[in-house]
Amino acid sequence: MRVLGSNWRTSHTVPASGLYPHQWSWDSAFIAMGLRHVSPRRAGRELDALLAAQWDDGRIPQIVFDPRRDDDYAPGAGFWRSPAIAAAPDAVETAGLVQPPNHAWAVWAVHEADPAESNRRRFLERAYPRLVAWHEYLRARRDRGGRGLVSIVHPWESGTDNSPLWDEAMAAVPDGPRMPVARRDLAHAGVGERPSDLDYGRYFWLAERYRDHDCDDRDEEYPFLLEDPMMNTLLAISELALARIADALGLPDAPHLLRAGEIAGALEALWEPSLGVYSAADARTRDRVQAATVNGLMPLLLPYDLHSDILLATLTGPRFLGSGALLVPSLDTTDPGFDPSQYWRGPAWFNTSWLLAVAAQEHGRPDLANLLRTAMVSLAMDGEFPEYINPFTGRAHGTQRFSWTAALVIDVLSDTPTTSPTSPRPGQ
Ligand code: 9WN
Repeated sequence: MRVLGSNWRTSHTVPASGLYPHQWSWDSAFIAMGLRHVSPRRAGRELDALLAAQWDDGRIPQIVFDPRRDDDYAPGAGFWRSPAIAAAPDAVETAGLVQPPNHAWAVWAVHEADPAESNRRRFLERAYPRLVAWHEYLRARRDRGGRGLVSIVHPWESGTDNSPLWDEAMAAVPDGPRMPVARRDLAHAGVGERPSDLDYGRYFWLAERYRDHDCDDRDEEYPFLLEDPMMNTLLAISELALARIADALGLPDAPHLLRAGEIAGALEALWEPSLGVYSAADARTRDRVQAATVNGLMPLLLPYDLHSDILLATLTGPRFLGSGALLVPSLDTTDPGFDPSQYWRGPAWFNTSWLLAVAAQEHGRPDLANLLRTAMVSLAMDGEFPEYINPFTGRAHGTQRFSWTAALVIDVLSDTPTTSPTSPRPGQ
């Protein structure tokens, strides 16, 4: 709670006070899932602040900027110039990209923590139309492959920025943005723990191109369109949460249950039998990337039989936890590109291990869920709530006092850790 207290800023929690001084989209949802155990009211405010930054087209932005900290993170508000874009809100400045849609799940979890307080604040009533518009944006504007899956337009949108899943597509992206690339991140984390300068040149180039098309998703020649199994899984889980929310509001839940099932069906196109995981695919060519990553294990979160036995075997087998890893590595440990300290190319992150603990519980493996939860707690305490760790030694990497690490530890230590929105509440 000490970490979340010091990272709280009036209406939201920053991921880390130095490296990430603004509000980040999927971070806030993870943070709310932990904060709800301590202060459901503040967890609600966290999500309200994020939803208030929604664009007219429905998107919930990757970052809501704190105007006082614009020199401390790049690219910032001055780069995105969002108020000049018609669909963007006037009252706040935001990035034009998005992040994985875990928000409806978080809204439902916050409601469940204190339904009376939530009802008093009309929390579900206010959040529901915004969440529906957010999912509709993803369905209508981001199904760039035309097969029922959401595409990301930038690696930052995946939340797993330099995962090998994006390497091949990124290799074709120019690395010469017009704006000089400021590596403000390197003041807070080691150069060997962050994406490379070459990656950053390409990140900025892609972001410039998207911004220069007013972030409007109708750019036919857009060079980066990838379908990510984690993004699509979280959307399906959030549709299931929307079904619970609709039900609580006396509205029909069937459209959301149907949509969740459709996404789960569409995920089959990302199944990679030779690797025993789902993988990302290029929305234009439909080619699947040949890499086994933590993203590809995520469909295990869904309450359907999506190759669950194989996914569980891959998760516990020699390429992931069976390698001696303490938490789930972000990349197959036998992959030639595996590096235990390089950001999303090997280290273990607390949010993905937490998601897989929820998944293990859902699939009748409480032993595995407990193993992951116990390891999360001790590794977070040992490393002063690190952003990510070396999966074999537990050594802390990236920044420390990282908000979602702290929030998810609070969640697993609580009497009622978050479950998938399909699980009935105790006593039901
Ligand atoms: C870009 C804030 C974010 C997380 C992402 C993580 C990292 C940003 C960066 O930090 O990304 O969004 O500058 O590297 O990859 O998952 O949301 O914590």
